[in-house]
Amino acid sequence: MMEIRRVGQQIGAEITGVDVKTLDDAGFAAIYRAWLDYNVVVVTDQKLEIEDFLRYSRRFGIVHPHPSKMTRHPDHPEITLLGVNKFEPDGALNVAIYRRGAEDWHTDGAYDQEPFKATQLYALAVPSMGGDTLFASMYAAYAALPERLKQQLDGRQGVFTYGGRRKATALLNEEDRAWTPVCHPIVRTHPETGRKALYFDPGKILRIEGLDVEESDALIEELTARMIQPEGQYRHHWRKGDVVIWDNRCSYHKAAADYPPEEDRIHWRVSIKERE
Ligand SMILES: O=C(O)CCC(=O)C(=O)O
Ligand SMILES: [Fe+2]
Repeated sequence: MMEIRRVGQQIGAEITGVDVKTLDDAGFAAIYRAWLDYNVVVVTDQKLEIEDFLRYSRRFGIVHPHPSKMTRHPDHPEITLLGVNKFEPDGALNVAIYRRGAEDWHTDGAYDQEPFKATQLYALAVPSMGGDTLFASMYAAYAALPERLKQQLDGRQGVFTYGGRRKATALLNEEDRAWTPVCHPIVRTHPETGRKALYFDPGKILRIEGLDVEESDALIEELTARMIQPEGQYRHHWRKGDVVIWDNRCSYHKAAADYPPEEDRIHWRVSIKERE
């Protein structure tokens, strides 16, 4: 029997008692509804092959290969491998792989004209301690903005690129590093819920259009400090077999990257778009 339980005050729901391999349309509709309501959905205890994971993921949208070619599964480009090849041949820790997603709170794919609607992970190996993923609501961030800022941001576009101002492109192949920046409104209305969200990503944004450099930098700094509302957070502690999907249109996330590096923490990941 499917059970849906809230795990955070504003975001996060855990679903037990389902096998996503055999889920019927009504069961999937309940999961999709919970996902729109709670933005991060954990389905526990799954035993999946790659094809099962892809088939289930395609029910949420179009599964799209991630631009980091070097971390794609060699036989399935739509699957990104997280936590694989963590050590260099000389034994040194590859920090870009170990700390992937840990530098900033972020939303996946803001560097694309058509950003990822969702990201979904399947946990294959979990460390004995640490390695959580932290989530936070963009709706809560928007709601908590002072009126002055809501007005200042109304209609403003941000310019985003892969790697942002730090040029953090270590996971891209050399030939893919010259990225063309794209624009998105900083206040985004979610296409399915109609709710307003603070769509912002300090590690990908270059500037805010229509402001001079100092103003833009100051606003970026202020928004960075306002992204996270304590009651809008959920911290996920992974168990093997967890399938977690988050909505990049209304939530931020960040990897804790605090687990013993010699231990395995391995996920399959898919990036899902609304359209190509
Ligand atoms: O490994 C994690 O906890 C999340 C990493 C991340 O940011 C991502 O997969 O998009
Ligand atoms: Fe991410």
